[in-house]
Amino acid sequence: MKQTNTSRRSFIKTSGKAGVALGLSATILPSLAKAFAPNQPQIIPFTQQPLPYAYNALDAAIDARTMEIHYTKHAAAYAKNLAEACVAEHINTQSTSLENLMQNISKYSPKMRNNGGGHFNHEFFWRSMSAASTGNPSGKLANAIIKDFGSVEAFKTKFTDAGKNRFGSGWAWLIKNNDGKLIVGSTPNQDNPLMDVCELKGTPLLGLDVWEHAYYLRYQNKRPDYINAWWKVVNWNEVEKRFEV
Ligand code: MN3
Repeated sequence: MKQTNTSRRSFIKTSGKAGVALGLSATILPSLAKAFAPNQPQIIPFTQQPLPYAYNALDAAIDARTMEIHYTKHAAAYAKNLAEACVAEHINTQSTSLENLMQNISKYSPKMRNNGGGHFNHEFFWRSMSAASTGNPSGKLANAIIKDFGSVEAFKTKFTDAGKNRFGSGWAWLIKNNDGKLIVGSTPNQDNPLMDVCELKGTPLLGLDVWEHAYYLRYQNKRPDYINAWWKVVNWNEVEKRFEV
């Protein structure tokens, strides 16, 4: 009897952890029905969502420990601090979209900019990756990349350079501007191309976190090695949905 209880407890503990890591929370999934609708890019809510995969799922590029610390500490802190800033600065998170907040970020505090950006960027980043990457873009996105960069390889080189050359902490991006043209660039800190304060402006299609916390355990100072490996886990299906909206 005692042994049964112990086994049950350890089963609950183990499956609970797996549930969080795999994003299987039954209470959260229904409210995300729209976000996970097929053929639509996922909408980023104001609160941290379960990771769409296990911590070790992206081991081809990112180790499980880095994923766990990144998700449960760094990204969780941005979400928590964003919630505080929203209360302090009277943002109604039910009637405002995170995207709209980004577009008007100059009206708010540095805390809102840093943590609103941090939260948006990380939720966007998790969904930009998959263990089942197709390796390369396809369809209309691939055609647009070839049109605007010459080739998929030329695009990857340009994006890799944007990440490598971002001094200090920040992000590399592929965006679509107002004219529908694809552009590669980078932003400092937790800024993103939706922000009215950002020099690089447009709809983000793909974002890469190049803060040291994203890669240091496995790659130490070798940011280019991290970026080169990261191409193996890009979720091109999601990027294509973002492009086709
Ligand atoms: Mn990060």
